[in-house]
Amino acid sequence: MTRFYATTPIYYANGKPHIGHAYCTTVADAATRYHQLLGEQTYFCTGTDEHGQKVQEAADQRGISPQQHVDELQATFRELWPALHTAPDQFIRTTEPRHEGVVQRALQQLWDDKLIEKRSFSGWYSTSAERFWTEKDLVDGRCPDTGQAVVWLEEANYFFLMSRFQQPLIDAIESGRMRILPANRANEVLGFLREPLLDLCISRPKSRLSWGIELPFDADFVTYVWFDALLNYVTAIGGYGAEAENAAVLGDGAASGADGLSSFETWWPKVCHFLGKDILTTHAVYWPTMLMALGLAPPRQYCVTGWWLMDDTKMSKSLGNVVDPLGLKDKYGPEVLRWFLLREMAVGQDANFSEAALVKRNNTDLANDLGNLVQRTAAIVDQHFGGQVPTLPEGRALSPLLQSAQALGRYLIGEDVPFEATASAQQVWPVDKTVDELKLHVTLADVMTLVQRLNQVLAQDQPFKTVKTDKDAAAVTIYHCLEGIRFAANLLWPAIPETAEAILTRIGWSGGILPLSKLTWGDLPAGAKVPKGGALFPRYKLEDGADAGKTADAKQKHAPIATQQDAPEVHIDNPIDYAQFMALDLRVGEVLSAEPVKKSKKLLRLQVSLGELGMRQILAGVAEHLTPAQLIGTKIQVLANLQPRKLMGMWSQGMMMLAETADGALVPMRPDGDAPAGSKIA
Ligand code: ME8
Repeated sequence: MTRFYATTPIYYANGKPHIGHAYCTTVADAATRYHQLLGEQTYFCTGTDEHGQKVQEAADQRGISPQQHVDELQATFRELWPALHTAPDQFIRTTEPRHEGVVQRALQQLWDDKLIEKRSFSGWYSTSAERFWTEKDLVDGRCPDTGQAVVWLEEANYFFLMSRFQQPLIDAIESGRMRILPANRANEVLGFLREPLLDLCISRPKSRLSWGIELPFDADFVTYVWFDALLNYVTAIGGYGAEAENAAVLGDGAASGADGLSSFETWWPKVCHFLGKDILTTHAVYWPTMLMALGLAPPRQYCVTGWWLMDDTKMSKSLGNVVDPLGLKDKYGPEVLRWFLLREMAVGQDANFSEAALVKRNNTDLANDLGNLVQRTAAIVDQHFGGQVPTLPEGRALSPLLQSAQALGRYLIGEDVPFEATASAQQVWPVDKTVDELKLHVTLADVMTLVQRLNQVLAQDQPFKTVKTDKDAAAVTIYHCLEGIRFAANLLWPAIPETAEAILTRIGWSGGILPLSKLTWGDLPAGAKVPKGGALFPRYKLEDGADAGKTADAKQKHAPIATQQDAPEVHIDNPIDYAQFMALDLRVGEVLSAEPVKKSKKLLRLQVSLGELGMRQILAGVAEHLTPAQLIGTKIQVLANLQPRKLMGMWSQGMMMLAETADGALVPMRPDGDAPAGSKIA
């Protein structure tokens, strides 16, 4: 049995949760659920980081004890997760005795093994980053991480001899034993390791900071908060003697062992740490070296996520520009928020947060593409098939588009069926591959390609019309659209769990969410009742005056779009500047020849004259929409400087510009007037 142990960072209990926290936990939750779809056993942990200077200061500012402060704040995190439909198996707090025991035992072992030493030390200390910096690390005399002031401190402290593990760490990363995704983050760590690795100060004198776990071998010191916090990943699954205590504290929620192994031995080799890129060094340098020193294996896998930005600046508590996930959840519901977080941001990259973008994602993906598909299909079942899944008539073929939708659905779940990508989705991958690489945004985009293809089927096969003249033809279309919806809902469940289940109910499927190995096209039973239901997703518009991205006014009632006459709001998705536009070399092209590509239903091979730029071969995915005769001798619009690429073994050296009509047909953009081949379009 393959397993997946997912961890989020344990969040500082020094302020309320913000959208960055919600993102990290949502990605980990969705990845965990995808691993469940792949048939794996999973265990998923989150929690709060409750010691250290930041927490002590936050408590001081409120005039209460640190313990009272963290008791209150941890509850806001703990309550947020189910509200966002995330389902961690465990919530760990670093002030719990079971964790303090682990930290002290680990410290004692390193001390006994002479891997911790006492030294006198001086350096620039940043309270905001809770660490020392050397002179050359500082940026304009300030902390390079937080930009805050630093002070010169001189004190005796305890050091973990991290430098000894530099080469083993490099080996672990280079050999792939520590798999850091996306891969550029592994290079970043290796780059960092090209400089000599220093030893790590792992204590704080109580005279400066008392809120921490006391060193077992010196009562005048507490443990550095990161040394303490990172060990939570071991405590949570019963490492370092925590198993019995975990069972006592967590009961059924404790990680369980397997095959005669302890829970730690069961889960540790399967760990995947989810974390933001700002805490990469602590996780990918301090943590594995600590583990190696303790005689444990370094973490198997990391998923390093990017930042949500506000106006291109990182959103963070210290900058005071954070977005409250609860406000957004109250306004749009948790599923829309999850969808936005997972679909808008490519895992590992930064993305700009705006409420306008969230509304657009809802309206485009959920209300239009997914919602309409379900609604239209269910409506035909209701009106023409007595509210029951139609029986598949014998001997009726699927339309080519329907066949391709079916092939896509089966291909996504890993069946070895030939599948051809289209112009709109140039590459689609089976779900197990994108999940393994933790490219969940790609997984979702690929499943949405299936949803869009099914909408095209409805537009092209027109079952709402054919049902009046050829009911069997409509039955074929509708049955397979229902199957496609079932596949899509099952595959979207990790992102929008409640919605996916609601969709399944809506199309008459009572078998629940299935692992991919049990998902079979054609299992939807004919005759199953398809209940009547309203729209799955309301469409929203941003209220007048609502400031995209700020949810302080989130208590306003949302306003589903009522009429087409509403003033259109101008939202520009991914705006580009003029220079970027000018970088596109758009030209008038004259099609000199066009022919179908063998073994491809979609592609036409065009020879196009671009005047002064010469001849180009262009492979266009339009064979289902245009005949060669409709193109030969006509002028079209071509993107001439697109990177050439090979399709079906042939080069395509440009792109033909097409418009998609309301019913899903593709029509070429043509110059109006007598523009010769090669004319520049701008
Ligand atoms: O770092 N966008 O806790 P933390 C995306 N306690 N992610 C963001 C973000 C943003 N704008 N701002 C913060 C800590 N994050 C430690 C972790 S683990 C042993 C200890 C993410 O409350 C950030 O990248 O500061 C990180 O992954 C997480 O929030 C930590 O938040």
